Amino acid sequence: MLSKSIEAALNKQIRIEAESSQAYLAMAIWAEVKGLEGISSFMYSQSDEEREHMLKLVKFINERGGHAHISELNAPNVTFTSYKAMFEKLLEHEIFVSESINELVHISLQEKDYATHNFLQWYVSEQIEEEAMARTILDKVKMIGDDKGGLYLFDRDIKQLTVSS
Ligand code: OFO
Repeated sequence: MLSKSIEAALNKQIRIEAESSQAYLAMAIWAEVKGLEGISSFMYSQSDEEREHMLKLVKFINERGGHAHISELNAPNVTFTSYKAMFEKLLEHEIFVSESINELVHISLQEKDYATHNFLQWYVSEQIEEEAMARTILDKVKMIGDDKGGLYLFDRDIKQLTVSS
């Protein structure tokens, strides 16, 4: 059985994952409108993944006798000055999510809720991967700079990343 405070903290994370999904959906749409097809398909799949993260929390809360809540969401950024700025936002957002997961882990230990602590380990690993991926992408983007040919290849290659993940 979840304590009320753990339930509230997990519900807060549901909102964060839902907002992440919306934020990445907005990025996918922006990229699609700009004709960056590969980047767009990558971001659509990131958005789907965040929804999965949200659903995992919903199921966990309900299975442990709590009540998952979905709430009103903050509107995401819908325009970006460049695709580089968009990927900077992506990394920034993932760092924010990691901090939020860390805080949840901390609360679960404080409350000696080892089942929740164990459940959260999946998110800890996921955040390591997602932050690393965002950093790798950003490094590539920085390397490309204003090179149009580089952007063309990057947009093509990032699509493969979507298919294989
Ligand atoms: Fe990438 O944020 Fe979910 O966990």
